[in-house]
Amino acid sequence: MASFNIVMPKLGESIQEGTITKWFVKEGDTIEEDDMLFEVATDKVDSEIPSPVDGVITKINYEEDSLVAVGEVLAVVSLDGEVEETESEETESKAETEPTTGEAPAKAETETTDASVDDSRKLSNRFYSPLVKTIAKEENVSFDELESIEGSGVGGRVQKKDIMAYLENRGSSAAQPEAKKESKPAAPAAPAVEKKVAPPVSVGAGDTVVEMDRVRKLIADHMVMSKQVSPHVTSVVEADVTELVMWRNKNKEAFQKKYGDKITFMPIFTEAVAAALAEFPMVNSSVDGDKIILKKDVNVGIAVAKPDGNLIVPVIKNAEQRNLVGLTKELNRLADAARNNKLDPAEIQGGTFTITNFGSFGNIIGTPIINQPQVAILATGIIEKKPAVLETPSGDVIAIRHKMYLSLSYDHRIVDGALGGAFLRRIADHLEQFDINRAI
Ligand code: CO6
Repeated sequence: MASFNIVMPKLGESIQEGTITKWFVKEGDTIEEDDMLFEVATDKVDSEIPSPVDGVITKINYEEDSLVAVGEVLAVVSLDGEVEETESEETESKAETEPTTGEAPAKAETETTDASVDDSRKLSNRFYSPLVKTIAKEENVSFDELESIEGSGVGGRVQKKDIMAYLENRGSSAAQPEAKKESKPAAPAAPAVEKKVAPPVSVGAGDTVVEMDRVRKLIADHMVMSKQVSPHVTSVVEADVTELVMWRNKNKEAFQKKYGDKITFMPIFTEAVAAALAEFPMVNSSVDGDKIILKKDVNVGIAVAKPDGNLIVPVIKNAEQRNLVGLTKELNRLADAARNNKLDPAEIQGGTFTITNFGSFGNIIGTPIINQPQVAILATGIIEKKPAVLETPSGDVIAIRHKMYLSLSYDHRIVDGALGGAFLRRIADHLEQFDINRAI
């Protein structure tokens, strides 16, 4: 039987796994190229995956709701319509030995054979990323030790930080290579990080219990992880944005007429942020262990509230290279796609900084949580008219001005108050210096 393995596709640069949320086919179904096979959900985005081949589905290896690593065989398709009588082992060996057509499938990836993954799977249900396996190998972490590490990733997956924390705590007793044992003083093993257990919640007779959906759980996990990973501090500035409000009021209709897109304040905020990030590269960075990675691209994520109450952060790539028209069009396109569940996985990846507009709910100020692995996030409050003291050549006057608060949460591991404060002030300066006569 000529067979073809349908594998979990890699839906984005940093995506290592996905959840099968729906199968559109079952074993025994005849399928044609481009027929939808299954729906997969990765970090907040759902995609439908079509078949790259014609054939008959002979085996489905994972049920709905399974979290599966990229490259795993999800289903087997018989290309000549023959159905194997025997079970998986034979099917697998045939799939490996029989050439598929040699043609790279366009929609799903071919199976990758990774001996160590296969070996570990014989003993374990857990998936270890290549990075974790490399660290384990280098540090002589046995398979049993690896299995004992508590994972903080989705579905309890062991992440780099988990194995690094384990290595830090494992002390001198573990089976380290001799040279490493000598070079490290035999420090007493640090106590394992205490896992916080939430207090039990009592449910009364009239209370309603609502199950969190998958996205809600992901957001919850991400928020907890972010607070654990980086010590957040928040600084606040007030900006007088009268000129830019007047500019927008004056040009709103003409802008829409000329470019077919509505301009709000968000593209202007984004423009100011992108310019400031280009001037302060340390804020446009990530922390990797003891290293700071200064990102080349300025990719600004925008928190978008979805109609279902969830939140998603599409990314305006290379924001510093776009003009106001380009930023407006990209923001509107991404916000629209986000609200309609039409974002591609790549469109929520690669962010180097995030803006969250609390002003959308009429809030004046907020202390946002950093979107890891970034190191800072800006919250923009509502623009309001306020009485303000202005210094004029003929003395101080009280005038009605448009003002807003900008608050920046930043990772105090690498951004100190002076840097965070200067960066935030620079954003405010860009907004305050907006040219009221700017041409559209
Ligand atoms: N001030 C004054 N007026 C505002 C402001 C502020 N800050 N923000 C929006 N608006 C106005 C805007 O100009 C529009 O006015 P008109 O053009 O005169 O009609 C109007 O409000 C509606 O704006 P809209 O929301 O449609 O578009 P906008 O481009 O401003 O925002 C968006 C796009 C995608 C950011 C927004 O639709 C949205 O989803 N906002 C919610 C973001 C959110 O949920 N943030 C909290 C996330 S939780 O971040 C979080 C880390 C944790 C804490």
